Amino acid sequence: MTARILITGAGGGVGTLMRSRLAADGRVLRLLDIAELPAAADGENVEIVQASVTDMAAMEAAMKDVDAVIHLGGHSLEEAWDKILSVNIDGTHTLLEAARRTGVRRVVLASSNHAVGYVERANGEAGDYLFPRPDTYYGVSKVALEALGSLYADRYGMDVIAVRIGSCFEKPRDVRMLSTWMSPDDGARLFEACLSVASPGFRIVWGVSDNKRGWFSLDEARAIGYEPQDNSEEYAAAVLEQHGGELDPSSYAAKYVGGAWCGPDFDTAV
Ligand code: 15L
Repeated sequence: MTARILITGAGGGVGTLMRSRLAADGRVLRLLDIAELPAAADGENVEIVQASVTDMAAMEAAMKDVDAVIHLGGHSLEEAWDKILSVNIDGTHTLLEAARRTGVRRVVLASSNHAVGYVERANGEAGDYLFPRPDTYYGVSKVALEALGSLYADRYGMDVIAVRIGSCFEKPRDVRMLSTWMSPDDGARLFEACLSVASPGFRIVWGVSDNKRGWFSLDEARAIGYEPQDNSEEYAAAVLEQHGGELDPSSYAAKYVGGAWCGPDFDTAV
């Protein structure tokens, strides 16, 4: 089992959901965030670091005695280009370079469905290793994150797995998420697989549950040992009732993997 794991962005949505779920006997979670994190609870085996992923010295220090990194840090929504460039793209480079310099050999990167958001649903199931079709600057940053991971795996022999996360929340929040949902428990199962699979090299896997309404291949995730246990269908009746039924076929959510992110509400370029 991986003994000390550095988790960046530990105070964000996914990081918060993983904090208890990745805890294990004999394991220390080093939780890093630019924001203040809740202190260690009684008996909780965590170390708290407040730092920016763009700070090389801080990231090198945070790598001390670390066996693997789960990189969740960065903006999780669309932002202006300068913020995306600095935090998401340069921050991911800093993270990988700090890992390389300090001899940390395994890095799990949080990518997103928005790296391929403009893939059309009419083409059928979204396969593994789809060519980039980012829907936002945020999506571009996830393409860059995958490219940086690939570079560090090929050039330096590191093991880097990029997880194209669908929607990781306690429950699916809208009709699209009945297809894109990754339950927190399945998220933890997938991260554990990423941490323990032998010599993966560079991989890209989809991060979703085994949803009846899923649009995504689970082949590559299963190939690294992920066994999803959850299915959004148990929430379907309530979600459909709350949101007025199935997706409008003319909506962005029905048309593209990235959903509304492909539409004008997410256009920060203008
Ligand atoms: C993401 O990448 C976002 O970080 C998250 O907030 C969700 O909006 C998710 O994608 C999604 O597509 O549902």
